[in-house]
Amino acid sequence: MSFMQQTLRCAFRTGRSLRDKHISPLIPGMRNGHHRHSSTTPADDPSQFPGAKAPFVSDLKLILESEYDAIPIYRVMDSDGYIADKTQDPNLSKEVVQKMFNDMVLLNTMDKMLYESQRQGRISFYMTNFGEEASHIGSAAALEMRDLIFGQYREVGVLVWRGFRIDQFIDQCYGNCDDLGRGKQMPVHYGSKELNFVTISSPLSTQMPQAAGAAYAMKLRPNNDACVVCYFGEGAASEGDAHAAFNFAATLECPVIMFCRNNGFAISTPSYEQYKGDGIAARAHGYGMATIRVDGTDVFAVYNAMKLAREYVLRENKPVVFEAMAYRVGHHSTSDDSTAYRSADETEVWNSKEHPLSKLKSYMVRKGWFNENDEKEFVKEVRKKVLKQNNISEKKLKPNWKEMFEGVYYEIPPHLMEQMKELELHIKNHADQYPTKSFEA
Ligand SMILES: Cc1ncc(C[n+]2csc(CCOP(=O)(O)OP(=O)(O)O)c2C)c(N)n1
Ligand SMILES: [Mg+2]
Repeated sequence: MSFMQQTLRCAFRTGRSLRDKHISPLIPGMRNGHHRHSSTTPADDPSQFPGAKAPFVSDLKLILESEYDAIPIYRVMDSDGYIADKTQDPNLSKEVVQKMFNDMVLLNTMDKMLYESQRQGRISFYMTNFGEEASHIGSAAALEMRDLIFGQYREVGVLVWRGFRIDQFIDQCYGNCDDLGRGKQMPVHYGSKELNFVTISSPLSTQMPQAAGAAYAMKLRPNNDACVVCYFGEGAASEGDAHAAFNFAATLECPVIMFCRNNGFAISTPSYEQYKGDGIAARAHGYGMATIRVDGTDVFAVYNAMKLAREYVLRENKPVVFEAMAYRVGHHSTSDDSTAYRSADETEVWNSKEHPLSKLKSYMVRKGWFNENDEKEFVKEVRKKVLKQNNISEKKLKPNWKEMFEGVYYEIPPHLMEQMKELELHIKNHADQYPTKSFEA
């Protein structure tokens, strides 16, 4: 029996019309039960292919990548902090704008000092956030504390906004006994249960499928009113896990904002070598997701777009791919020297005229909300706090080294127990070679 015969039989057996069963397009020349035009095409309605919905055409041609229009970049402020379209001004209060500015300054100042601490050999590693401050603060300000954050590593401003303290940042960088991660991770791998910020993983894109899964779980909760935000770099978007995450988020319709920080580089690989096509926002189309692309150096653009994205993911229970365009002003990390692969002139533009802080400062000056002395005092105060905390955190004991065997399994398995005993004996026999006094007993 042919497929057509089977379908007709089935339709009639259930006593429903062909139209009810949505099989009318199978009849040549008919669409939704109406006669359209005569045709010898066996199937001229696209809706019958389960894999795609598109019209039929008879002109044979490749669709070239250059034929797609670039996704526009939404911005509110120009480089001078001027808002041309007043309807786009979020009209935030002086207090909120001041907090945005101060948090960016704090992040910037702390970064400069901790970067130096690594150069002095006091901490083992560091990564700065220069140039991306507005992406962090603008997005964090548009969220609710109950929203769950998955970060990559260069989103420290989100934690600053949420209230992670200077002592918590610095204790983590020293991996001491007050580090919430108990010294088990490299510096800058922060995490805070209290602030709904999932601990950073070093392997790129680990957080992306996890974020899609967490959002799926959230959507299943009755009366869910929280979303997930997953930050990642445009380089991490080349990982297989990123694609798996996009597909899960789209097909399972998860309330997640996939926030790409497109800062132009994945260590020394510029974005034009990292991918072809119109950045990361364009991938949303391929996976069937909504998208928005913003100027990531404009704190108000990020704020407005994030508010819109959050509203959409919660109302529709669907994901959004959010692409914040910016420039990584600092080196990738303390293990990198970016002067080897880009010019100082190029970097300087993003560190001055196009820097998120200079734009927000210009806006505040226009509003009469900026005071040069207050800013100087604030920077001085932050420097003092960081300096003092550096000395305190450095002197604190490290957690007992045995803790490195704990925390993965509920009970330490026999093979790890054996390794722990072996190490214990080794340290005992070579006590003069190990700084055992720096560790908790
Ligand atoms: C699976 C994996 N591959 C490679 C690395 C090494 N690595 C660390 S950061 C990085 C570049 C990531 O670039 P991007 O995602 O654009 O973030 P950005 O550093 O620009 O903020 C690479 C390749 C890694 N950590 N994990
Ligand atoms: Mg990058």
